[in-house]
Parts: sequence; structure tokens; C-alpha cells
Amino acid sequence: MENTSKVYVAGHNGMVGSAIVRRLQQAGFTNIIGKTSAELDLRNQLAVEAFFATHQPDYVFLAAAKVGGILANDKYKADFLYDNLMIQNNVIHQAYKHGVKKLMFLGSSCIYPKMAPQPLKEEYLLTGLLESTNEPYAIAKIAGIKMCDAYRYQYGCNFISVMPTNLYGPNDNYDLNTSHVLPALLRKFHEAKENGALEVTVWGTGKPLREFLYADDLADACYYLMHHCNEAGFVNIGVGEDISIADLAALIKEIVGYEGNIVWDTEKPDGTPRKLMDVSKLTAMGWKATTTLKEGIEKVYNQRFLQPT
Ligand code: GFB
Repeated sequence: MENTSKVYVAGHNGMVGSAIVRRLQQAGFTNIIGKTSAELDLRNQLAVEAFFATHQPDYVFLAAAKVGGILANDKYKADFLYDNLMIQNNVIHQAYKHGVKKLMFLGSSCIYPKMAPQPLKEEYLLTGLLESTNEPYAIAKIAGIKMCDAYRYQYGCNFISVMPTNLYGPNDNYDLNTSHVLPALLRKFHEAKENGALEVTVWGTGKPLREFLYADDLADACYYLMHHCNEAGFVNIGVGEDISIADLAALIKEIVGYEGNIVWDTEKPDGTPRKLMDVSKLTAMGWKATTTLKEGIEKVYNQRFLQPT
């Protein structure tokens, strides 16, 4: 990739896409294309075809997806399957048709079997049953990896895939019904502190373990791998350390400075018991995360809740 290359970041307004745009701008890229979903519905095959014919991007980061936390995945199963399959099929196929030099497809750690050994090595893909709350999303993401591999195999396209662990950062979703745990807890503890509430309700048992990566670190890894990875399969992107939801809640409570109690709503699902990425492949390729969980949460909390708008 040259600084003058035309780079299409699909999903440029989302948490991941906007972090990739920031990383490209920091590196001096001057020809970055992004379209909002109102301007370009990536589920529409004809619209995506017309977009590629008009803009002819050299490189594509495919960070557009329908995403959400455990309840959204569980409730909107059809949307998570349909939207994600349509988006990725259209973008990957048109990237092939219009001679894109390289495409990166972004997936998720939920592609791994629910009971896979930990940490999750890339070779554990398709070795067992998926977690039921996010099976449609995981199936779509697995299809995306296989699309990239198939187009590489049959047509010689340099399409690569990366699987980030759970993410957080600027431009996250704070809707309590559809968000992931980290932004949800920041909001819940912040509002409880502001309102003087005596308790905050956190979902599940607190026992599941999750790994969290700051979005700007992910973007840096994507930028790095766009330069250094040219192979089939995929690369895990994570920090290599996890934390229980109970400990995460305690950490966020402390950062926010909330002094009330935590109540556990065990009617809500726990989801996968543990999702810890094995990052040895990524480390061997020469990349490592730099933002600690505490630093990352403090940054996001300051930006989202403490800075005047
Ligand atoms: O972040 P989260 O929604 O996604 O939930 P997953 C992680 C854990 O936090 C679960 C618990 O055990 C939740 O029960 N949790 C506690 C909460 N309080 C809350 C809360 O207020 N909101 C939320 N959302 N969770 C998603 C998948 O799984 O992760 C997606 O559904 C995707 O497919 C994404 O892979 C990264 O890690 O369980």
C-alpha cells in the first residue's frame, strides 16, 4: 500500500472502521473512501457493484458488519445472519470483479467452538459446536473467512482475514439493549453515580472470561497485517490476557468512582464461558498490543462521559 493508494474502508463510521481511518490518516494516506449506510447499502448487490465500478479502490478494509452484544445477537438472529452474509458477499465478490489488490476481512472471536480449548488457536476453527446466542453471527463470519480463502484459491485474489477479540473504544455503541458489556457497564456505573443510585445491575453470573482490545490497537494491527500478511486462513488479534466479567465490573466501578453495590441478574445469559485468543501467530509476525485495559477504559470514559461536547 502506498500513501496515495485508493483505500476503501467499509464501515468507516463504526468503532472499528473509524479507528482504521485514523490509523491510515496518521500514516499519511490521502485517498481514503468511506460511504455511510444511507449513501451505500452494502446489502444491495447492484449498489455495491456500481460503487466498485465508479470508485475502483486499490485496497479494501471490510469492517462493515451488523454487530451487537449478547442480547442483540440472540434476539435478532435473522438480521445478524442475513445482513452480514449480504454485506461480505457483495464486497468480497465486487473486490474480485474490480481487481482490488488486497482486501482484509474482519471477523470475531465468536467463530470458535463454545468449548474449544483455551487459548484459542487458529486451527480450532470448525472443530466443535458454536455458542447458541451468537451462532448466526459466527456462521456469517466463518463464511467470510471461507469466501476470502476460496477467492484466493480459485482466482488468486490476495484476500486476508483477521479475527479480533472483544473490542472497545471511541464510537462504541452505548445502547443498553444492543451494546457489548464494556460500554454498557461504563454507562450503567456513570449514570448510577450521577443519579446517586444504590445499586447497578450486571448481567449473568460474572463468571465468564473475556479478553478486551482497544479499537486503536486493533486498527494498528490491521494496518500492520495489511503490509505483512499475505496468506490463506486468518490471524487472531488480541492481547493474550483475559478478565472475568465480575473483575471487569469491579474495575469499571473503580474507574468511574461509583460507590454503590453490584447486583447480578442471572436471568440474563452468560454466553461462552471463556474466549481468550492465542496471539502467538500475530506475535511471531511482529505485532503486539500496547494499551492496557485500565488505560483504555480510562481513555474511553474520559472521552465519552467526562469531556464537554
Ligand atoms: O459483551 P457481550 O454482550 O458479548 O457480553 P459476548 C459479555 C459478557 O458480559 C456476557 C455479560 O457474559 C454478558 O452476560 N454482561 C454483564 C453484559 N452485563 C452486561 C451488560 O450490561 N451488557 C452486555 N452486553 N453484557 C458477543 C457476541 O458475545 O461478543 C458477538 O454475541 C461478538 O457475536 C461479540 O462475538 C464480540 O462476548 O458474550
